[in-house]
Amino acid sequence: MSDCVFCRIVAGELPARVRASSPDALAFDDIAPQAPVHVLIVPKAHHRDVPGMTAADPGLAAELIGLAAEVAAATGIAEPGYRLIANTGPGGGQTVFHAHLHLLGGTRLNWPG
Ligand code: IU
Repeated sequence: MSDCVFCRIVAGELPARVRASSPDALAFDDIAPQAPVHVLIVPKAHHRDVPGMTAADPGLAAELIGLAAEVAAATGIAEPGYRLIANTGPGGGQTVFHAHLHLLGGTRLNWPG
C-alpha cells in the first residue's frame, strides 16, 4: 500500500534503522522510543493489525515473535526480559494500521503501565 508508512519502510522508500529481517518480517527502531530498546517488528505484507494478520496467516505471527526474540538476544535484553505489545485498534492505542509488535526493553518495565 503506497500510503502506508510501514509498507514504505519495508520497500526501502522511507529510512529506518533496520535491526533484523526474516523472509516475511522486518524489525526496525521506533522513531519515538519509549524504552532504551524499542523496536517494531512488522510483516512485509500489509495487514491492518495483528489479529487480522494472524487470522490470514497464522505462521506469520510465529515469525514475528521469533524475530522479536532474535532482536532481544542481539540487543542484550533477553535477560532479564522484555515486553512485546500489539496495540490493536484506536481504543488499544494503535496509530499505524499496518500490523506490528513493539519490542521494549533495556530498563525495568512496570506493570501495568
Ligand atoms: P502504534 O501501536 O500503532 O501506536 O505504534 C506505532 C508506532 O510507530 C509508534 O510507536 C511510532 O513512534 C512508530 N512510528 C515509527 O517508528 N515510524 C514512523 O514513521 C511512524 C510511526 I508514522
